[in-house]
Amino acid sequence: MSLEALIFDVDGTLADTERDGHRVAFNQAFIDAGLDWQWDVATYGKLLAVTGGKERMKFYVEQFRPDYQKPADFDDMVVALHAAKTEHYKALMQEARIPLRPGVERLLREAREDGLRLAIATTTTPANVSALLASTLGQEGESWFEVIGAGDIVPAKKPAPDIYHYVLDQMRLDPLDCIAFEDSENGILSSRGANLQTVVTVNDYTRDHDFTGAAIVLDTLGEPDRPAKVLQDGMVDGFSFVNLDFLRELHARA
Ligand code: XBP
Ligand code: MG
Repeated sequence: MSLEALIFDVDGTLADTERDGHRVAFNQAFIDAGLDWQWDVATYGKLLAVTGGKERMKFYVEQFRPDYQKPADFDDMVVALHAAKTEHYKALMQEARIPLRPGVERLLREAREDGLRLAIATTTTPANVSALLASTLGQEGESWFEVIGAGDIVPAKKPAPDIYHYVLDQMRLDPLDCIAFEDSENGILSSRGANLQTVVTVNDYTRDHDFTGAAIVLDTLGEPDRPAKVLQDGMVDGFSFVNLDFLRELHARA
């Protein structure tokens, strides 16, 4: 068993896109539509229990807005709101306001130089992934990833393992030859459900999630001058940040 591929979640893992990206874009779409739905930072944290933007809006109405009278074409309305939200999100990314998290670009570059295969497994809309990668890694960024499994490509979103199964099938890879990167409980349920060893980097929304089954839980991937902090399990002696040697050592343990 050698390490052949790294599979990355996007939101919260590659970049902290939820609070200042998705949340802001949803709120802009609600204003455009004349709705009084506004998601503050804390409310959005609760809404993250449900993955997928369309699913999240429906969850909000059901759980938080019993007063809201759904129109007959509510499903279509959600699709239209989601399309508008995606446009706002892309515009926000073009302003390039959300950087990649510490260590992400360094690790991606190292993996590429080493011939490791890269992929993405996410619940977010494909256009959002393209916009984030272009704004952070440049127009070439998307081509670094052999497969981008995203959005509605599988009907059952995370925590279901389907998106990881899809990516593994496309790449004809055994999960035991890969490592997944996640930031959330729904994410690790999905990756572990597909039998993938998983490295977790937490963020403010996910710090207190249950990461049972993680190979290691860190605050970030770290940088040479900015050590990663281990929050749970799995430290590899002699390393202060995640690089390929670290990952190979972790992988050999599994
Ligand atoms: C992120 C999500 C998504 C985004 C919104 O999941 O849950 O719902 O918040 O994206 P992951 P869309 O961390 O697996 O990428 O609005 O495009 O659905
Ligand atoms: Mg995530």
